[in-house]
Amino acid sequence: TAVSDLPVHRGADLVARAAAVLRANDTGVMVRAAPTLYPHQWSWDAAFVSVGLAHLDPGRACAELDHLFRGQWRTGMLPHIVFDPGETTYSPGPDRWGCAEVTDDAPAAPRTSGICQPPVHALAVERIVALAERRGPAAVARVRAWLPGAYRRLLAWHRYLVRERDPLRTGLVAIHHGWESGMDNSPRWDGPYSRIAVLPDLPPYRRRDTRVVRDAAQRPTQLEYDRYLSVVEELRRAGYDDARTRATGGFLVTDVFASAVLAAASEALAGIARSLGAGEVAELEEHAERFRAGVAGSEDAELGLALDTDLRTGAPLRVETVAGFAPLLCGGLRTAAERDMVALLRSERWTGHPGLRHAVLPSTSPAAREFRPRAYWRGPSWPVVTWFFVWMLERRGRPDVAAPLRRALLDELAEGSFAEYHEPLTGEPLGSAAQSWTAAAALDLLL
Ligand code: 2M8
Repeated sequence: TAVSDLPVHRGADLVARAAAVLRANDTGVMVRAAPTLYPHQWSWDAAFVSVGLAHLDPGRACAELDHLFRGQWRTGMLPHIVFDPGETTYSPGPDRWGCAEVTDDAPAAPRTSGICQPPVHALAVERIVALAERRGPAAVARVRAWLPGAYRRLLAWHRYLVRERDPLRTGLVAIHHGWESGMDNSPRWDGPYSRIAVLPDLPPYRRRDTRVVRDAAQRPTQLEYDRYLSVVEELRRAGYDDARTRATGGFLVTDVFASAVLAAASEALAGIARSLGAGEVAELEEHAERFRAGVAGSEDAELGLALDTDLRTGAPLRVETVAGFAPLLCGGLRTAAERDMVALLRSERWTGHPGLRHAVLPSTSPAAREFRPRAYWRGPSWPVVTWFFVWMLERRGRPDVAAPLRRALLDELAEGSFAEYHEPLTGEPLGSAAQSWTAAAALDLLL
């Protein structure tokens, strides 16, 4: 089917369809990230999904985050997956991670993975509170009763990141696996992964993604996957001990996108702390300041984008990906620098590229050598990413930058399958259909 032949859904029709996707993916205790491809609860997916749910039922939104919080580690880490015990086909599954088997920091139940994802959760909670206020007193009462408990969980989570992922106080979050970035095979990580040797004794495994998505060209390659699993194995053998991984782990990079998320989320959490009369407001504001400065300081003058750094070599990772716009998420650039970054975003290297079907943010610049329009995080446009930029830009008082992205994203979503990602030159929906966070994005943009 050519994309131009697909039906176009707008307004109430799209809202009803998006709500139906979340309902269908809801197991009763959590919303699967996607019905077949990702049958568990993923951390940043759950945060985004909770915002979508808040439009439909604030209590259900709180419950979604509570389910994730049940997987929280003693260290404060929110794991990137909380597994549904009834689902055994996703790989790597809980046995492969073996977390509780190697460290007392992991809960024995529910079973979880041993790494984390970008800390968007406090931003989701800030939004859930605002949406409840829009709905009326009953919703406000429900969310207020829940908020103090959620706040303690989020505080422990943020303190974990500050303590274990930036012990030198650089204002940049370090990640220990490419999956922690949420942008698995982004060309950001090609350099660091090229130095990861596939373990000779890597136990065999069976991927799910290439069985569900038949077009292998859309997914990470076999070598990439072997490396992902080798890093998992290394982390497990290190007992998921962050200090050990910092000292000897093969994959150690700063993630400028996660750092910007932490800056914005710290600001949101400071606001929540203030509303609760909690004592940590100054601490959280200092985190926001530190990470905002770290992100702004990562800007590369030549590319005009913020860059990650390979902490094993000290080299900046010079690729033009959407993560480079991280300063627009959290602020921190001087006025002229922010103006230049917005101009770059609108330029032919990005949303102004003449070949784009919709002027949304592709995961990699279509003008970059590394751009691959169908290959997962190497080029396709991810609705959740453009939505997140729209949300953060509006939150920062930049509706002028957000508005065209918002319109273009609604055009992209009107095709109605709630795809995981799109081919940016044709608009063709790719990956999983009925992806939960895409449905959440549609609800939040339309309601
Ligand atoms: C993708 O990641 C998982 C690994 O965690 C996978 O490839 O199986 C990424 O897009 C990630 O950002 C996302 O959270 C997850 C579920 O949507 O899928």
